[in-house]
Parts: sequence; C-alpha cells; structure tokens
Amino acid sequence: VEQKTADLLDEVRGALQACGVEASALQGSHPVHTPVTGQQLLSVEPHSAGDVTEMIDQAHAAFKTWRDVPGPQRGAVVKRWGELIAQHKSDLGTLVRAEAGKIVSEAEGEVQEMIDICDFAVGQSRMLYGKTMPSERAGHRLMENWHPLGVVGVITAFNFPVAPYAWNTALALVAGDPVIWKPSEIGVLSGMATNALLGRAMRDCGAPEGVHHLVVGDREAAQPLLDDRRVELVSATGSTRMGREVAPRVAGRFGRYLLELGGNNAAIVTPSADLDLALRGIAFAAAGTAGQRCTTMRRLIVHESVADELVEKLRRAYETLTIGDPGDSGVLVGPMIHQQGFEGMQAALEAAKSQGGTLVTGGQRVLADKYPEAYYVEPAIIRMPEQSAVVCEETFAPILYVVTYRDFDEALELHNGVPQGLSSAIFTSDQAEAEVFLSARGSDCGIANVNLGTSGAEIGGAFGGEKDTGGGRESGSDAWKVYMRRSTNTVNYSGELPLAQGVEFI
Ligand code: UN1
Repeated sequence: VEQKTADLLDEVRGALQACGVEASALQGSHPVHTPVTGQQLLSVEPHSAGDVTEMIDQAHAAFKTWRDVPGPQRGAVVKRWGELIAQHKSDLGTLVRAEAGKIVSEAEGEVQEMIDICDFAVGQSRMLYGKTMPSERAGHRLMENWHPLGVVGVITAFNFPVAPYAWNTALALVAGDPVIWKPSEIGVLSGMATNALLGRAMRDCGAPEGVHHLVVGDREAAQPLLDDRRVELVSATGSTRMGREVAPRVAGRFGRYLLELGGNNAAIVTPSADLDLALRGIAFAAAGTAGQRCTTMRRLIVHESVADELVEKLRRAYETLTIGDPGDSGVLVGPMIHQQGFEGMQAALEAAKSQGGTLVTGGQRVLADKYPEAYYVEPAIIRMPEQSAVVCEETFAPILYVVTYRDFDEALELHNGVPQGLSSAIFTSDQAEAEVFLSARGSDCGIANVNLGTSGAEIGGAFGGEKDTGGGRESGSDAWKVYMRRSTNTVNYSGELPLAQGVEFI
C-alpha cells in the first residue's frame, strides 16, 4: 500500500507541475490524503482568516479595474482558461481521482464540465442582455443594464472539487466579478492546479492582478467570506447544515447567497417503464461515484407490480460492479472519501434495519486487508416498508432505499415527502404520467428528468434545487444574472417633464 501511495504521489506531483503549481507550494502544515489508499500524499500551507481578509482587499481593489474591462474581453480570459483546462484534462483528472477517489471517466467528466462551462460563459460574455421596455411616457426610454456585482466568494465540497467552482467562476468572471475560492480542505490539489491555470490565462490575456484567489484551509479561514460586506455574493455548495449557517450570516449584512445543498433524490418507476433502461439509469445514479454526488439517487419509488422484478435485476447488476482502485480499468466504484463517511453509511444501514428495512445487497466494507486506511464499500440496496425517518435524511453514501406504491398520486406524495429538493426522475412509457411528473403538481425538485437518472446533469441547464437544497441555481440557462446587479434606467428625451402615473407637480 505504501508503494501504491508513492506511485500515486508521483502521478500527482507530475500533474501539479504540468499545470504550473510551484513545488514550493507543496509543503506546509495542512495534510492532504487520498481516499484511494487512505494515506497522506503531501502537505500544503494553509491560509489564515487574516490572509483571506487580505485577499478580499486585493479582490475589491481589482474589481475597480476588472468591471471596466468589456464583457467580451473578460470572456477572452475564460476562453483561454478553457483551452488550458482542455490541454490539461488528464492532469486535472488525475488530481480529481487522487483526492476525490473518482474513476477515470468520471474524474475526466468532471473536468469536461469545466471546459463546457467555459465555452458557455464565453458565449454569454457577448449576451449579458438587458431588456428595453415601452415607457408609459412619450419621449422616454425605459431599459435595464446588467453591471458587475463585486467580489464573489465560492465555497465548494470535496465530492466535486473543481466543476462547481468553474460553473461559478466562469460566469462570475465574464460578469466582471473577482472570485475568491475556498475548496474543501479535503481536496485542494485539483483546486491549486485549476487556479494556476487561471493565473496563466489571466497573464496570457493581460488581465489585471488580484482578480482570483484560492483559500487553502478549514472553516475558520473562510469566515471573512461570510462576514465581510465587500463580498457581495457567497456561492456555497455543501451540506444543508453548512447552508443553515451561511445563509443567515450573509443575509444579516444583506449580501447575496447562492446555495446548492443536500439532495435526497428519487426515481419513480411506473408499471410501463422499460426496466432494462431503468436499471442502467438507476445503477449509475445510485452506485456511481460511490454514492457521493449531491445528485446521487437515494430513493426508488417503484410500483408494487414491478418492484420484485426490478429489485432482483438491480441486485444482480450491483453484484457485478467492480469496486477498487479508481485508476484501474474496469473499476466502476471507487472509495468513500473517509472513515466518517463510511461510519455514516453503517449507521444509516443500522437505522434502516431497525425501521423495518431488509437488506437486498451490499453495505459491506471490502479491500480492508489491502487498504486498511481506505474505505471501499459495496453499494447497498435496502427495501423499506415505508418512507421512514432514515429515508428522509441525506446520507452521503451509496445506499438506495426502495419503497413501493400503488397509485400514482401516492408515488408523487412519497416523492415530494422529504425535506430536500434537488434532482428527480421518472421511468415510464406513459406520456401523461411523465407530463404530470414535470407539471406544477409533480416533482418539487429543481431538476426533474424522464427516463434517465437523477445525476449527471449537463451544464447548459440551471443547476440547483428547492427546500433544504437551498434554492440557488448555478451553471447554465440564466444563472449568470445572480453574478450581476441590475440597473433600471429611464431616459427622457422629450424636453418636457411628464411624471409617471399622471402625477402633477410644479
Ligand atoms: C455535485 O454533486 O455537487 O449533475 C454536483 C451531476 C453533476 C454535478 C454534481 N453534473 O451529477
């Protein structure tokens, strides 16, 4: 296992160097582990809250220059960044694999999301559209303009160490905002590489200094991002618990926040569903990424007439999933991030059993002899007699709870009967059921899919969800607007001064 860690460290050092991270940055008091072996790879120097306040000073100063750079020129920086990310796709993929434990295709898929959002943002940089409305007064023009907002703080989670950062940053940069990013302290290496590539893109394009910053550190270091009035927007991805702390703090100073918090995503499988297609959609969404996506499918609501057949198919499919080193070809399920994650899973399985659940498959730790400090587990399926308390919680692990339903309204009620509202799916061949699921009385989530799983969203749509998921939308569609401020302008070219609403004065 020591040899495995040493080999991985070689790969990691090579990738960091290729992306332009200085060797001197790779020493300090903050240890970086890999979930692949559970061992320490190297250490880096953490920032303090004081360092972060200095970053805010610099970003705030840089804003005064950056906001005056024309949108399409800001877009050119993002274009260059996207090119560099594409050139270093496999380096960044290596880092994501090493620190998040993702299999190669998923690690590179995450990097692809960065490339895609850069493309999207470059186009958006020429489309920061405001509207012109007919004024009610003759000789007047009424219109709106979108202006840069100010410093944006981005806080991201271990499971997607780079993509959500890029969704925020590509748009914030074209919007004219400096960005200060605090990745999870568990995974900072892909962040350091991504930030180094952004620095290079900025230099290549002659952009001003101080527009982007990376914070290495724990929650303490991030505090100024929440409390400093100069941070106009805090965009945070993570647990609902974290969001409950961030939202009132930022709101208390009338800052904006964009939250992307927990999900407890379900699929409804109706009697008319293509079960083989459903099987594949469910397996990727529930067992893929070792259950550690915010979009992971955690609940299956199956019509009682097809439940036994589907669960049996799933059981057989789960038993063929190869679990192991995410760098090995053929492996589909990598490790859990750490011991606490594994213990959380075990506690949830115990709770589920005590709430009447029957384990169908999985749940066992594997490869413990080979990697005693790493946590590989068999993804679990557990049938539940009802949607009990444990099913209503988000356990960040590969557990799929299965409940059955009789009529479609009951399925919708179960579906929406949890506190979270991120992603959702229905598998059906019945068009009316699909439409109802997508309608106002259907899924209450931010994302609702038909005949595909809950995870793996494209960047072109708005990403986020309702209720305990926090209400924010990032990535595509019109998510760019949250990074800008709107100015409504009335211009009078009439030579008279008619007042609105017909009011008379002097
Ligand atoms: C996350 O888990 O925080 O839809 C993001 C997906 C990915 C993003 C997940 N595109 O699964």
